[in-house]
Amino acid sequence: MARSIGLIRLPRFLAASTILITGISAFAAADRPNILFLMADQFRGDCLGADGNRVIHTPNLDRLAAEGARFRCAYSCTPSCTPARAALLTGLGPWRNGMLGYSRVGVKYKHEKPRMLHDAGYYTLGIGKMHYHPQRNLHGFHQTILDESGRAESPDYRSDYRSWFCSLAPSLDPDVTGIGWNDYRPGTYALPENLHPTRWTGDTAVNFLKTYQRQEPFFLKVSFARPHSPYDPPERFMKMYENADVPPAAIGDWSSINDVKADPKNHTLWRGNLGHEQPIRSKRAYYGSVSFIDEQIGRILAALKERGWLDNTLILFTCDHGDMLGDHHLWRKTYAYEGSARVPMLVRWPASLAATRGQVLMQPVELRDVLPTFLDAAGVEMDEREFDGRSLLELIRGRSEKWRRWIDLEHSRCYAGSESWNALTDGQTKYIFYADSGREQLFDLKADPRELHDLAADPAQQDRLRVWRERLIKHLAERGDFFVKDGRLAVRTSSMLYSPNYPKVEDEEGAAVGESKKPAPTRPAANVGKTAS
Ligand SMILES: [Ca+2]
Repeated sequence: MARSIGLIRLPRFLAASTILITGISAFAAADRPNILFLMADQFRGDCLGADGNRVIHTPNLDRLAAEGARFRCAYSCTPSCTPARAALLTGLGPWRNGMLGYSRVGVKYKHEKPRMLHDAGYYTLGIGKMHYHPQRNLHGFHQTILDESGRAESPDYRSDYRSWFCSLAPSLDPDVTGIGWNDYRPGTYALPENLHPTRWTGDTAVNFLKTYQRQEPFFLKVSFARPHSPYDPPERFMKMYENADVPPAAIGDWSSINDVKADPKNHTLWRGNLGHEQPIRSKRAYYGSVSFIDEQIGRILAALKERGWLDNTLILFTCDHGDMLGDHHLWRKTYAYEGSARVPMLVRWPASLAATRGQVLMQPVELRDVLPTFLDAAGVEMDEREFDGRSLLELIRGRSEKWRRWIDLEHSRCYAGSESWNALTDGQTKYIFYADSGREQLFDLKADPRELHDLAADPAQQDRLRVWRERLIKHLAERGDFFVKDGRLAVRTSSMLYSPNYPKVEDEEGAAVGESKKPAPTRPAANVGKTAS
């Protein structure tokens, strides 16, 4: 509960003399936990030992699960990078944060996670991939130290990782491994391991924890840009899975719709049959990237423990979305299926919260729940009407009776122009509506977690299908005729990328961040997001 300053240990906020006067109870009431937000990019929900994966090696994340809670039915509602990050930023679902698919995170929202914690007295730092727009937009962070993979939105932008790389190895090419940012091919990292962005992200977080001397509690976001492709772990992690018996791609009785002839030279394809072996080769390297991240998380947790803060820190691990890795002949993300939409969600809480450690919770939770969780931990009052998410600490405390029964999922057109969908799931059943065609799918996730059997046409499942369809109609009704017409789900011949709630750039803010003053489009004819990352 105390912060170390040199050799003298002082409690946060209070001078030692204050303690003598007011006693320990006042100190405990005044103290607030640090918040450590660990995230990765494109990390599948089934890639944790704690999730029952017997092949993958994730001892540090498994320990977080054992010492905290694991949410088995955690989803990324709009499973591509930027809409997922908008949900994390705002605590809102897609209709209210305005992003129904892959586009740009709004320049400023009424409520933003780093800004709210900043205003509550936290020192706020973001390390790694933020994927904000513009890239240096802070959204209330005191500071961000960026690794944006290869993205540079303006000619003069260079990430902090790349500047660091250049100062350390001026003549080397950070991209020499030669695998693209949406590539299905694996490859061993071609440079010394200490130059890898995963290692840099871990090192930067450890440096922060080792040197932090401020009096305020901190909100530290550590955002790894992997296991998103390139699947390029260092050699020792490639060796770890060299002959590993990783699960082959899930191919269901309905997957033939994606069994189109694939050109292996198209390294960024989003669907197509690349054969039985390629998904296994890609997955082994992906698992290596996951274990490399897990190792860095172990170093971060060790540094936290070293400072004596492990039990005065709320730790949450999740990611923005998953990775299909060839499941159902699909690659990358933006899909309703488990490989794309289910994410890991682990929470380890401070000692001051008395709750059972090692819980596995089955309620449907989503990225919009992360901000309310942090506000709850920080003791910040929130108006529940202003957020779609709820604090996960409610479930951890055992108060589940008012929790949502299912969660909405959706994504507007991205890669092909034919993949616009809405879905609902409670983690046991999943209902998907493809807006371009009206096609429906129904999966029994409890009996069929790999979604091998589409039950939508099964005569015995029609009542169940109807119940879920009605729930989706009810969910979408507030959006108007474009989504629900005459009480039925509307087939949509165009795709809506931004809802009317997408924040318009205000003059003052636009000037401050260099954004154009044009209002955001609401119904673009074509999606801009074909490079969803
Ligand atoms: Ca992403």
